[in-house]
Amino acid sequence: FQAVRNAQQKGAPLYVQLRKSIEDAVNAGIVGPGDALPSERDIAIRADVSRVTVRKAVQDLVRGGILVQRHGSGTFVAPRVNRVEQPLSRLTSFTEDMARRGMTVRSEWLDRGLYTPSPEEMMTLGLSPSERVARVARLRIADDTPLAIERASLSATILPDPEAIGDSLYAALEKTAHRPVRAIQRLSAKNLSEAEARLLGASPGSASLNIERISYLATGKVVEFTRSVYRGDAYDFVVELRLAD
Ligand code: 16G
Repeated sequence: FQAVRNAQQKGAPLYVQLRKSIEDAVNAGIVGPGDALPSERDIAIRADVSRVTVRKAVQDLVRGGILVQRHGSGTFVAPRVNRVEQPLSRLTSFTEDMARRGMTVRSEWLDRGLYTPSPEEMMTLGLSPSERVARVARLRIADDTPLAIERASLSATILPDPEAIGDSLYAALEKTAHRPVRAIQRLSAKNLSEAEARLLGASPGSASLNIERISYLATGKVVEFTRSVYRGDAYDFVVELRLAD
C-alpha cells in the first residue's frame, strides 16, 4: 500500500493504483488464497486514500474473481480453483467427467420430488397438466470445490422416484434403459446472483456459464431438461472443430 502513496503523482486514478498493488500482493503470494484482507478502513489509512477509493478497487477485484466478499465476515483472496476442461462433443454425466479426472464427486441436494409441471416443463418434456414432473436439483461438488448448480426436470414416468437416484442421475437412468443417447446443449454467459454465489462460494456478480441441456432417447423421446450454472473461473468448455466438407 505504501507503493500507492508513492505513485499518487503518476496520473492513473487512485483506485486503479490501489487495485494494482493489491493484485501484485496476491500474485507475489504476500497474501495467499483464502487469506482475509485488512478492513476497508485499515487499507484506507495505510494507503492514505479514501474509503470510497478502497471500495472501488476491491469491487473491481471481486468482479474479476481475484477477491471474494462474504457477507458479515469480510473480503478474502479468492481460493485457487483448478480449472476443469470439458470436451463438449460427448454426452457424459458429471460423475463420469469428474471420476475420469480422478476427482471425488459429492452433491448437496437442493430439491428432489414430484411436482405439477410448469408450462415450460410441459412444453419441453411433452407433459400434459395432469402428469407429474420429477425435479432433481443439486449443488455439484468436485474435490470439495462447488462447481455447478444443476436443476434437472424429467417426466415422472421416466423417474418415478427422484429420491432414489443415488449419486448419479445417468447411472439411475441406465438401470431402467432411459439413459439419453443424444442431447442439445445451449451455453450462455451470465453473472451469478447472490443466492447462486453463496452456494458456489463465489462473489455475487462474478462470471458464470448457464447451460441448458435437453437430452433424448434413441426413439426421439425427451429424457431430461436440465439447467446448470457453472462457475466461470472453474470450467473451460472445449470443442473440436473440423473443416466443413
Ligand atoms: C451433467 C449434465 C446434466 C446431467 C448430469 C448427470 C451438463 C451441462 N450437464 O452435469 O445435464 O443431468 O451430468 O450427472 O453437462 P450424474 O449422472 O452425475 O447425476
